[in-house]
Amino acid sequence: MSEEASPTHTICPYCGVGCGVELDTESGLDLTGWHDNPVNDGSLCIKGMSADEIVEHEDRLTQPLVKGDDGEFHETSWETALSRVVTEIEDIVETHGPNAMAFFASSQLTNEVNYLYQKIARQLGTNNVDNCARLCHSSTVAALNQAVGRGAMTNSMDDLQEADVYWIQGANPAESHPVAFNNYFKQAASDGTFVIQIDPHENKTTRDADLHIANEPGTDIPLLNAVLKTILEEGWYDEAFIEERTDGFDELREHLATVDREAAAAEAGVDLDDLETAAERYATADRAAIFTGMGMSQHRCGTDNVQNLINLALATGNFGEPGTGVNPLRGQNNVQGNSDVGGLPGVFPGYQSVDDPEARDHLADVWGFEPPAEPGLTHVEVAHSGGDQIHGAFVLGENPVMSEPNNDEIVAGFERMDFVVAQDVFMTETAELADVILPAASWAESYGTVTNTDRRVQLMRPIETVYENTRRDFEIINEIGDRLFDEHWSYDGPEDAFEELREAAPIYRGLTYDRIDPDGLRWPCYDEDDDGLEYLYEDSFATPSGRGQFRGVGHTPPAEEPSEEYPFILTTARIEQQFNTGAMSTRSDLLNRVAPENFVDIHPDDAEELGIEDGDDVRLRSPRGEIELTAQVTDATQPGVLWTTFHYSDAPVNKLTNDALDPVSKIPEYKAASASAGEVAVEPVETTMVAEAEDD
Ligand SMILES: Nc1nc2c(c(=O)[nH]1)N[C@H]1C(S)=C(S)[C@@H](COP(=O)(O)OP(=O)(O)OC[C@H]3O[C@@H](n4cnc5c(=O)[nH]c(N)nc54)[C@H](O)[C@@H]3O)O[C@H]1N2
Ligand SMILES: Nc1nc2c(c(=O)[nH]1)N[C@H]1C(S)=C(S)[C@@H](COP(=O)(O)OP(=O)(O)OC[C@H]3O[C@@H](n4cnc5c(=O)[nH]c(N)nc54)[C@H](O)[C@@H]3O)O[C@H]1N2
Ligand code: SF4
Ligand SMILES: [Mo]
Repeated sequence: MSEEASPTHTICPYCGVGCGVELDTESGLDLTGWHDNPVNDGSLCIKGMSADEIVEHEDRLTQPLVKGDDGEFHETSWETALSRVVTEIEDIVETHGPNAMAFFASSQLTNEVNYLYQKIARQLGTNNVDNCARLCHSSTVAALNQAVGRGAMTNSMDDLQEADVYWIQGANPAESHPVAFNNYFKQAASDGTFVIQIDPHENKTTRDADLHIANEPGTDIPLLNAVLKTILEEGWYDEAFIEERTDGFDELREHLATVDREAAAAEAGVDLDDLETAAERYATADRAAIFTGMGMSQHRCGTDNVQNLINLALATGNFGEPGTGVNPLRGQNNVQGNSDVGGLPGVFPGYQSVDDPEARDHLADVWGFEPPAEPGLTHVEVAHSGGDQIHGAFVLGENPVMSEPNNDEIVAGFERMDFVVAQDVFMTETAELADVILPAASWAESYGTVTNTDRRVQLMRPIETVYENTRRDFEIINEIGDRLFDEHWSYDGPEDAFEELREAAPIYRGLTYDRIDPDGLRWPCYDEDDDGLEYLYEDSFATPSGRGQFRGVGHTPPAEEPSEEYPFILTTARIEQQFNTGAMSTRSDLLNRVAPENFVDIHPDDAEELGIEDGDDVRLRSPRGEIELTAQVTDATQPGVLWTTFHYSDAPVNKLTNDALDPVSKIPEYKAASASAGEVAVEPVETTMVAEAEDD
């Protein structure tokens, strides 16, 4: 492995911005921003700054563990753990067929690990491999793929600074992508870029918004239909662009003829005047860029939501130039890469569809075996099929028991399986259910590449030592592949795997470790003279016809509407100081000091009616479960809407969320469930305990 002397240069393990960090191991582990990294120029957000805290954290898994008949975990050797994993997988495949196994790929891990991992699934004969993109931007990817050809950000952080208008809908970049926001977009905003934000909740992004439109959760389609119709009626669309580069505009126009703008604005709970202002600003700007996030994708109509944003950009000619496009800021540090390398049930590396015979032929050439043609199951479907189709699961660096909706059903699904193996750095809620736990080395100990939100492939270099008896993810997965297969499996290390990935995935073909070190390069990059693309679709789209595809969409309200028993809409999102299920971030003292516990935002009018005061313990209920957490009475949320986060395991909000799925992207509707809120009554038993304590 090519080692660097300390300091070591690598990439932050948290979000998809992909900030460079410098690790000094001269005396203990010291983390600072990597000043020469082109993404962050040395800046880090609070999560990045604290990422060293988890590397030698006392909770780290240190030894392979197997669950005994007593239901407890016992330490074992790597040999015993690995041979058990391999035998169990072989048994399941032999007894029930390869589609009885499910593989959870990890967007916290490198391209090389995930590339080998999805190859294991495919070499066994199943496409049951999926990653957190399913819970995240799968709707965005589906809509972008269909309408413009590639499921990735159309533009990049650098060129987006050139926009005159930002349209930010259902995303909170100031808190979810802080360095991108502070180093790139905030600067543009203070230099005059007009910022439109559409979000039911106020947040840090709102501080830089010139116009904040607070719609009701789940009403983005009628809202955008009113905007589109305004643009058409006022003649603010780009006729030449529509004519030269798109299909389906007449159908969109016909579809919008049925839309009543007043009624659509009322449905969204917003003023039509505001929508008209937003429409005019966006459509008449020279260059306008759209940002889309979880508020759009995590609905059962997530794909339609994003399609309507694409309609907006196509109608106004906002593609193929700096400062334009439709831009999903991606979630985990390598969610873009994991999807690029085939950690998805419907595509092989490089987004080659599993049902495309040419793609299978190509991969048969590279791999030496024909991969399966039938698309695999998606994340939530896997747990729901536990004990039925799915008999075994390999959970690599994910925590589905906390992250997937309607938790109790997910737990039940895993419990129905014959064998579960978890490979993680910490004992997660999912690992608790496993039969075998493989303790992995952490991000700082990893070697390989990761691909950030604007398609930049960067190298992660490891510190020299590996914690206790952990092993690097690459070594573990490579070893399992080696034990499972006699043929088509032999890798000397990450770079060797990357060389094969280049063969498998044409969009990565021009990338080599030498070329990407140290500044990274963006895909698509087809040969070694290609420097990658800053923004996509300059001359044509990547669809089969080369043209952008309009598709008018109608309103699909959330699967669950408020009722007498559950009068609120509950929506769940993120805060700046914690990350996803908290497996890593809630183990940082720094982050816990600033964001110690979960809370629910409730509007003052609702709080008054329910007799809830700021700081009270409240019980949230949905048709699926209940949790207790602290009330934060604030008009950041709107009447009728409860807003909370999913970061804390002691208030697991996914006990409440709805597992209704988008039929195309299969994403769950995390952003709208019906719920009730009430003060937690002081239990008599607590009173007694207090009384006893006082007596002592
Ligand atoms: N600090 C921090 N950063 C992170 C993460 C983290 O956990 N913490 N996670 C990473 C990951 S995996 C991801 S995917 C990204 C996600 O980053 P974002 O897309 O910013 O994700 P969220 O905060 O879940 O949701 C964004 C906004 O959607 C709003 N919203 C809710 N319902 C609706 C609706 O119906 N319509 C509209 N228009 N808006 C709605 C919420 O109020 C919220 O402000 O962040 C990444 N970065
Ligand atoms: N209610 C609600 N639920 C949501 C969302 C929401 O907005 N609302 N958002 C969804 C979204 S966008 C996402 S992306 C998912 C995230 O869902 P998950 O991916 O399941 O959640 P994470 O907490 O990111 O889990 C990452 C795991 O990787 C482990 N890990 C970290 N580094 C390493 C390593 O080097 N090696 C190994 N082997 N493991 C490692 C961590 O310890 C952790 O257990 O959650 C989804 N769930
Ligand atoms: S913005 Fe994202 S990548 Fe950058 S330091 Fe923060 S969490 Fe890490
Ligand atoms: Mo995500």
